[in-house]
Amino acid sequence: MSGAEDQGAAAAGRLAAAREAAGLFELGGRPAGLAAYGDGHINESYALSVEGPGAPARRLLLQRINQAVFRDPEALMGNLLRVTRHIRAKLEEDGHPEPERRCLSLVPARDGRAFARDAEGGYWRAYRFIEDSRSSPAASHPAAARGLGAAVGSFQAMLADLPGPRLAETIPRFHDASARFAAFEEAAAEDRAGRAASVRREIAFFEERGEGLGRIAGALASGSLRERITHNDAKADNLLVDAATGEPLCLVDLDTVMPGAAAYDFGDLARTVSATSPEDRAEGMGLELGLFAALAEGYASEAASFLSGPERESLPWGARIIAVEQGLRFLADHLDGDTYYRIARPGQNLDRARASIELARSMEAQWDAMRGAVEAAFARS
Ligand code: ADP
Ligand code: GN1
Ligand code: MG
Repeated sequence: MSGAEDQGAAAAGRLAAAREAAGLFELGGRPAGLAAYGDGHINESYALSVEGPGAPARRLLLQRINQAVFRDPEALMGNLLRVTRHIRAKLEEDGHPEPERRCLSLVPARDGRAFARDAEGGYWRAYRFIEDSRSSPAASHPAAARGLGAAVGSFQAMLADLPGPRLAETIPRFHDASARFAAFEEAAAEDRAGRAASVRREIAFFEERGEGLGRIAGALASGSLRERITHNDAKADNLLVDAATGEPLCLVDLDTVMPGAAAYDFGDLARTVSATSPEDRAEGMGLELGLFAALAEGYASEAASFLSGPERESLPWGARIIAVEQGLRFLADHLDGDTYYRIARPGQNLDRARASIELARSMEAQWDAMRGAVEAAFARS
């Protein structure tokens, strides 16, 4: 079989497994159309439509959890249930319109659990599909950036009083950028896919930036920065907006919601919302300062009420560190032979790393202005 045929057969196998998994959920009707959905790099996502009886067709987002990445899916689902119930209750208390479009909600499995397991031990879950929505692209004007910043600030605010024990860490040391740097160095030294010689310049870029990467994780560990419940993957793609109006609806992809630093989410937002190119395109990539300032303003409008002084100061560092951290993760995966992030074409992880390099450079060049913009945003709110 050719490579393309192999890939086609693998995709068909995955779709067949998804069809079988659909039957494990309380669908309230007959499963009809099923198709791969979205641009996530980690899980397998499918749009599943369900028909009747006597009801209009509706859709679910069926997902297989990536177990190579998430080693304890049941702890993860425990987090997810607590978080979504808490947010939903808040939205209803505050009288938000359409609360069902502003928070993920799970469709139970037939045995009543929040997830189902297939015959191979795979973990599946099903969400109500948030219709008439799309993933947010990078912002094209300041008003859009302001709205996305406010959506993430409000997400953190809603979770600030989550009762109960500390959330499980679904991926330990997820944003410990020093640990990420060490893993990157190991990947460069091991050179498992024989690619290191062809990316010397990219490796050198990140090697020059190892120092100082531990600034936020270190401050969290020492207690000088307050631990919060954060999303930890607050990139534009995980923010749904209304397809017609562009109004922010909700953050999805809650697998990494766990204890973290506020600056992690601000950083992931900055690297995607205020960037001038898509994540995998180095050409034209940079930080658009006007969008960044608007993002900071929107975020501050929600977060000023609970963020401490040191947390505010950490925000531009979050942007800068996360841009480098993402870049070295992408490059490490390229060096490992593309085993972690899903790629749509050969070389995509390298392109993602190269784009991160341009973005990090642009942030370094505009550093004083970035800090000024964050300060001004908090001074105004
Ligand atoms: P991954 O972990 O692979 O990134 P996500 O949970 O982010 O997977 O889902 C992939 C994409 O599917 C998201 O980026 C978003 O565009 C879309 N999506 C996720 N959940 C829903 C939902 N309940 N309704 C509509 N779209 C969704
Ligand atoms: C992954 O799953 P997705 O595509 O939303 C990754 C993030 C990275 C992001 C880069 C669990 O997010 O950490 O920032 O790709 N998620 C995990 O786009 O590693
Ligand atoms: Mg995602």
